[in-house]
Amino acid sequence: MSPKKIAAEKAVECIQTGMTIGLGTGSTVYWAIHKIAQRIHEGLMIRAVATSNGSEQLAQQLGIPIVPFSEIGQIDLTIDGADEVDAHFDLIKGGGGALLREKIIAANSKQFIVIIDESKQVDKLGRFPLPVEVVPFAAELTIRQIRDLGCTPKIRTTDGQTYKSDNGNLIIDCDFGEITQPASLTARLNSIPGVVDNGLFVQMASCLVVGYKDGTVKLEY
Ligand code: ABF
Repeated sequence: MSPKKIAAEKAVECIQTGMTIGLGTGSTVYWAIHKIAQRIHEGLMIRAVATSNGSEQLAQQLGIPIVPFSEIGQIDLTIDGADEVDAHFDLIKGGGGALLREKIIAANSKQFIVIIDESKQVDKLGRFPLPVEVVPFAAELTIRQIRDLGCTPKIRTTDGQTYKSDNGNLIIDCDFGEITQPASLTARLNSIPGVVDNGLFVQMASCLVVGYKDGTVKLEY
């Protein structure tokens, strides 16, 4: 079994009947959604809110009851992936472009479980370019201010076209090099007018589930 699948299925063991579940986005969460669907068919009763249109579609196809954001009070448990995780459980997310909804859902969850394979663990964040979501209006002005914080910003494209998030915004992938002060950087980025949010998730994860190539899985708190 792949390390991503092992981590995802371990995290799904934490779900209990009656919970409202946040569904993350990405290739690791893909396995979690499938496992949740399997457990629903075996009798588990939950409802879920999704962090992306892609996860919502997959969940609906598999028979997971999805409720819209407007009907959600608090979320009991969210399971999501990450692009990098450091020793303090600070994260870079947003490689899949869903960072805004991911952060809103994580911030409103009693428990936020991060599922990764071992390749995502790093000493310092920053090898993975930090995704920053920016409103398209006057994007160049916003990007100039982001650059002034000391990074090389690149507007994300896909198949030669400018990438748009599920919210209709641009994603700017920012190479800051090693990020030594993630809390300070996230505050400075989010204070720039035109920045919607960024992919640094600082002190938000309650638990880390790591899948290893040798087939083992480890929970870290
Ligand atoms: C989402 O999925 C994103 O925040 C992140 O970019 C990605 C994690 O990568 P993977 O596809 O390997 O699970 O959570």
